[in-house]
Amino acid sequence: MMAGGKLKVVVFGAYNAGKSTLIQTLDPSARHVEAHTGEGDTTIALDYGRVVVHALNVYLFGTPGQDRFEFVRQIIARGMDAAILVVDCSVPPDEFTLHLYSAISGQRVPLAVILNKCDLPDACPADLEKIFQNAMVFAVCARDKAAVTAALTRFIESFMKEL
Ligand SMILES: Nc1nc2c(ncn2[C@@H]2O[C@H](COP(=O)(O)OP(=O)(O)OP(=O)(O)O)[C@@H](O)[C@H]2O)c(=O)[nH]1
Ligand SMILES: [Mg+2]
Repeated sequence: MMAGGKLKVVVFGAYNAGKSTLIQTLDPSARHVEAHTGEGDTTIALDYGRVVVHALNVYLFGTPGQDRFEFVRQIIARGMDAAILVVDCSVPPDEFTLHLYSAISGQRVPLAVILNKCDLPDACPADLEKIFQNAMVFAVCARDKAAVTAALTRFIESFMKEL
């Protein structure tokens, strides 16, 4: 845990999964930062927000979804207390999402999987829940403030006592 009741939570997920939406819903004043990489027009999108859960300041760091920005994810993930993996459950899980899941599962941090876009007709969260058995799984719509706040709170409560 960061000093003074601070928690660093890093949000992972493939391109378009809903990472920025999730962070923006949790903290409407969250920052969305676009960084130029020097690779032509490529930009890396990062999100940063803060919420208070049970008197803990929870700092949310969104990571870039593109596969090749592994080094950026590693830098952002340094010192994280917990991880959230956002998964679009209206499409079948892609290789990259499964790779992120196994990579984060291998680290000793609490992991929550947010099955997102449950409002879409093609969403099938029940099928995906079986794949992410090593994590706490929440099925939500990232725009639903009550649902995402409840999921984050339950997730933090699950490991708070060990902090
Ligand atoms: N229907 C629906 N659309 C959603 C939901 N969450 C996000 N979206 C939409 O999905 C698209 C991608 O959402 P973002 O939050 O930008 O996804 P991201 O993971 O930050 O994407 P990158 O940063 O580009 O990797 C946007 O058009 C959102 O409006 C949801 O729960 N339901
Ligand atoms: Mg984004």
